[in-house]
Amino acid sequence: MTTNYNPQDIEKKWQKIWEEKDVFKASIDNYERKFYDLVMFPYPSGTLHVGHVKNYVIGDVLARYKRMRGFNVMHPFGFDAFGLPAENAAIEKGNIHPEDWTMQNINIIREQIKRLGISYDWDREVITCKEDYYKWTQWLFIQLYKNGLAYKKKAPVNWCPNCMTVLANEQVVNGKCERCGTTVEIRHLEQWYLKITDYAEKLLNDIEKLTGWPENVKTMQKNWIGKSTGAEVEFKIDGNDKTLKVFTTRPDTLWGVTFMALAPESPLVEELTTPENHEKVEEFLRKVSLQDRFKRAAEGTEKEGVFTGNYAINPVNNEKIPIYVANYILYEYGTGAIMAVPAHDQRDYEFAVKYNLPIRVVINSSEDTSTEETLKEAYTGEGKLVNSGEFTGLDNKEAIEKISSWLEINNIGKVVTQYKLRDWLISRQRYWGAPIPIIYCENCGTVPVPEEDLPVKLPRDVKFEPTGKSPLIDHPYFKEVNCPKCGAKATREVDTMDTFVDSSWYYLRYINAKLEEKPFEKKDVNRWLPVDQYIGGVEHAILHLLYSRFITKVLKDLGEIDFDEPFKNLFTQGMIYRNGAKMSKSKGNVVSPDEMIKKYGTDSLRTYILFMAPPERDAEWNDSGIEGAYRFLNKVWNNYMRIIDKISSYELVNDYNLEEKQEKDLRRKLHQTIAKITNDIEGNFQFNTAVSSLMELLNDFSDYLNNMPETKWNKNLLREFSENFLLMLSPIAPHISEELWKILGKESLIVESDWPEIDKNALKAEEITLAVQVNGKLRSQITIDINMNKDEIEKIALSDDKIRKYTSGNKIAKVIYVPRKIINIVIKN
Ligand code: ANZ
Ligand code: ZN
Repeated sequence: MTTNYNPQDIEKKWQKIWEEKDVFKASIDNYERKFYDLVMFPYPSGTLHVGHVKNYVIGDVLARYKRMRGFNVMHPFGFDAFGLPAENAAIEKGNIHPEDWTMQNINIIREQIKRLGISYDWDREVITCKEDYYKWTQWLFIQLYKNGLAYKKKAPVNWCPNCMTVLANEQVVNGKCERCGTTVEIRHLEQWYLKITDYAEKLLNDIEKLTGWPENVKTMQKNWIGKSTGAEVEFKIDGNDKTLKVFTTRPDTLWGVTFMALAPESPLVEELTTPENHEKVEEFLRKVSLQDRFKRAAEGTEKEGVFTGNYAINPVNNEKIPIYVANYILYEYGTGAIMAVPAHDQRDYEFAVKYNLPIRVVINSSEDTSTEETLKEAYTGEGKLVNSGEFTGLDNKEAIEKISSWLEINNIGKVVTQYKLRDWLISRQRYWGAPIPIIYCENCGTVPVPEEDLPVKLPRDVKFEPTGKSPLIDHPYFKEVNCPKCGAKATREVDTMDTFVDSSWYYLRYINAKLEEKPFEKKDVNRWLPVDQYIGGVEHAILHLLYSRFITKVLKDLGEIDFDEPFKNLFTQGMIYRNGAKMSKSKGNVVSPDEMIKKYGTDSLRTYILFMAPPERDAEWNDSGIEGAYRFLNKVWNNYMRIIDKISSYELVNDYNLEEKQEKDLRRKLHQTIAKITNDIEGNFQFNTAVSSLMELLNDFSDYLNNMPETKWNKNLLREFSENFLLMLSPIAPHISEELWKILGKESLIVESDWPEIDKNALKAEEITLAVQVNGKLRSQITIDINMNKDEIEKIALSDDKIRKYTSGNKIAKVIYVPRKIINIVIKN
């Protein structure tokens, strides 16, 4: 009996059966052949569009494939559920609690994902805003605190007076709050930090171990950590005993310093500004505070500054040099002050030109003998020192070392290493996050909440005012507590943690998601981690991936785990665009997976997403593309319907002696495709070519059925073909494969079957003997593969020993090939 392909029925049916039979459950004790397949968990901000889905489909193909290869696969899912959007929704709508908003979204997304047939082990679901999770996020904070890796300090931060919260640098755009557009202020506030800088060197060095990571991500991490070695040099201030320290990577240019520059935020600005210059400096500081702190220092930005009225003394030649405040100096880097060398640093050059400051050349390349007058831009290359006292004439590389030691000997400076990496600011003045588990007591100072008192629960009965002020500040009882040490009245920290803290350890929690007395079981995480394959967006290349590496290293050093890198292999998938733009609700160009599933079924959606482009690349959504995938699956279905009566009760025998060339060819193609798809999936993520190979193979199969009279169909071949084809299709389009597998009469589930094996004998090509002539005379014979093209055959013929005797020293005029018969080499002597 033949039926039509009806994906909606099939898909619901199999999803139910898989769930009932618990086929995607990872058994924790079976770790000998384990595979931890992790996709980045989403922030549940609304419903999913097909762009989000790509990540999960890629992870799922891998999970299903690895199961078929005999791995015990851990494939978990969860939600990064704390964060601002939930709180903003509560403020805007006025009648929904962030928790309810979040849980509603989670329920919607979970159902969407289930309809996609993603093979998650739902028993391991992790939701970071639930008490049983954030209790352990707080525990993690306490471990960091106890080990000196969490501290509070006053620092200049971006403050949005409207949202009443600190913003990360990334959330400030052109000096304005990314969300509300209010001009951001710099405030000096007490904030909690995690000491990631203690791990800068380890985080940098261990990048080398990450052989399974894309190069671009590793480079981004290296640049973010930004190690540079140089010297810290001390300049005296003219007329008093104050000093000014600068960090320079170019001590070889010390004789070229013509001014000094301070970061606007530096406390030295106030100290060094003379009364006459006070007003001008203040005005400049106000102006700079409106500039984006990162753009300020960027290449294209205009360099601006103002004179403080004070001078420094250059320790190498006692020259008096003016001290400026300049917008391009970052307070957080080095010492927040520089020695400026306009002849050899482009930013200093632009500044000097603008303010008419002297430019002094101290390095010349062999060809370029520029002087101050001819210099059109800073010379940043190598060369010999000029005008540099006793060091004149040295190669500048060598001079860097010599001058550095000279500085140390003379107590003027020392060699230092600097990192661009800053400590991780984790305080957020917001409600919807894990409370920082700290109590302030007048007698005892800062007291961490005892572990047995965790979690510090987020109270639910809060009001959201449009002021954006954290409701925890005015909550009736959250703040007031007794000191856990002395019992006196004390107050709780009202800040919550950055959500990146939540996501820095969730991959550990999946292993023992339900454990109550600990965050995870050491022996289990040691067995299951590092993650074998992590899949996610490249936008997380730095923060999330760096924070996770940091937390893993800390936990290793604290003896909580035995490994020091969390993710062995990383794959970053490209995005899906529509109408030339990233999919987003605001652009109105999203495609809903639900709609596609309704129309074509999830198998078509999955097949199309995998087929549209190599998965690491961005790709443009195209409605006709999913129709094409749907046609392909229909064709699969219809071909099976054609043969099913012939083979459903036929048992495969291990005898593949095929007579017919067509049959040999088809069987060869089948096994070539197994080899190809295995290679495409295994570590290569080439799902697009895997799908196209299946399409090609299906065409060959149809051709066979069409060309061969039905009475002569080879049942054994049909049976072998139809089983193996489904096995290969099943990670991509699992529901149709499972259904046809059943129709073939199989009692097992295809999801629990083995990946097909390659029969090497089938791969062997058919060989024939070919006569080789030279100028029309038979001179040799060669054996060739029947499928070789003319070029390949010509190569073999020309390298044949007997033929070479005739051709050596002669010019080959042309080669004539009569397929399967003769190859004739025409030579001229
Ligand atoms: C003098 C000099 C001469 C410099 C020269 C460069 C070239 P990296 O390699 O990124 O570490 N610098 C130091 N602290 C700074 C700050 N807080 N804000 C902005 N710039 C700062 O860069 C180190 C160089 O950047 C330092 O070396 C300093 O300028 C500048 F021909 O000192 B250099
Ligand atoms: Zn106390």
